[in-house]
Amino acid sequence: MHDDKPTLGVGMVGYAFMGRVHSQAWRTVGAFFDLPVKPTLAVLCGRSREAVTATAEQFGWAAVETDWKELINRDDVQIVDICTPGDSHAEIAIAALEAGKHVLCEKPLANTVGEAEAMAAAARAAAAKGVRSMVAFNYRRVPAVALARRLVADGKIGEIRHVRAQYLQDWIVDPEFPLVWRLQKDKAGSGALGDIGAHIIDAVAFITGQRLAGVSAITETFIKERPLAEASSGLAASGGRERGPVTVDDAALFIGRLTGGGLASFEATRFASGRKNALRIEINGSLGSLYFDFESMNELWFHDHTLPAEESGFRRIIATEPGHPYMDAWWPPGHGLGYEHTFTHEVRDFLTAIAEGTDPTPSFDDGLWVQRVLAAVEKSAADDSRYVPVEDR
Ligand code: SOE
Repeated sequence: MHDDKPTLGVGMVGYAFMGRVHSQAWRTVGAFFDLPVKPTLAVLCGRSREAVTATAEQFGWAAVETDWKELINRDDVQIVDICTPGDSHAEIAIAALEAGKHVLCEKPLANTVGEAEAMAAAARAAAAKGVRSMVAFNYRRVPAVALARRLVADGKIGEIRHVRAQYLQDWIVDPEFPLVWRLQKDKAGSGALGDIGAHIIDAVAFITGQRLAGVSAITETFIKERPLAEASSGLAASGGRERGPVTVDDAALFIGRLTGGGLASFEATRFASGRKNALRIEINGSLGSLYFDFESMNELWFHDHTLPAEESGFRRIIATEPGHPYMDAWWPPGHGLGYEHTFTHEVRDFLTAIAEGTDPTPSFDDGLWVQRVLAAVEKSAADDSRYVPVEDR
């Protein structure tokens, strides 16, 4: 251990599911990766003092605050990590950047394009002063996903013709599942579209190096009313007798053209019964194909179409070799990783960029672009799936 490393105090806003998984990442990153800086779990912030104190004690946060403005003002906080619902991202992130704090912000970047534009502008202004920002699309940091990007960049599958991306969950199939914040437009911005569709939009751009040029979409809200939520923990919740309207999409389907000329389809739903966290991406290129499913996150399937037909076919790469992205820090080959490690890798990359004085990715501008795609999907769906070009400024 190098105890002489400079320390960076982390102040995190939000302590629920994402807050807990980020806490675990900040706690463990320094034990596995030899970083130029040392993060300290300085302050955890949430509105309920009792609840935030309990989570702070569980994960080892040194102090708590109940007002994020106080957290930003503290001298022991150099990094602000935003794990709140989307309706507060813009206000917290802009204030933190203006106060000279590095910012990591959960996805989607914001609830609207306008908010995301303001955040990206604040991030650009801060970057000019050496203040860094990143949006937390954690699936970029799955070793198999980062390997897929590497294989595409190395030309292993040639020119991309098709992308088939799905993000399938089933945690709200029950019509009696309560109206949690993820089902309310004013808090979440959109439904399956922004919550999980945003991940596949970003992951496809990351793996292929290409963006969506335009989309044609349909969305649906299958269950229009649900019991009001009384208590929630992670994605589980209990409801009361009163009911309220679901104001977001339950599922979003869209097709689009990639900037490189390929065709892509996307499906984001929380109604795929039996599918828990199936983020799946298949890419077909002129020389071969790749396939990934987060439910088997340590595997990447590769078909090399240049081999004789008699010998070719999809083969399974177990992405746990020391030469695979991030894997030299972990366990021997075959001793796989899980969901939490993607966040450890995320904060590893963020801290490295801060220490090296480089801009980490995905940037707030990348998050803004995803926001523009979400807006184009909603516009298209509202207009009977009319093709809507994605603004790319
Ligand atoms: C709920 O759908 C959720 O927790 C998302 O909010 C996360 O971003 C995703 O990674 C897992 O599912």
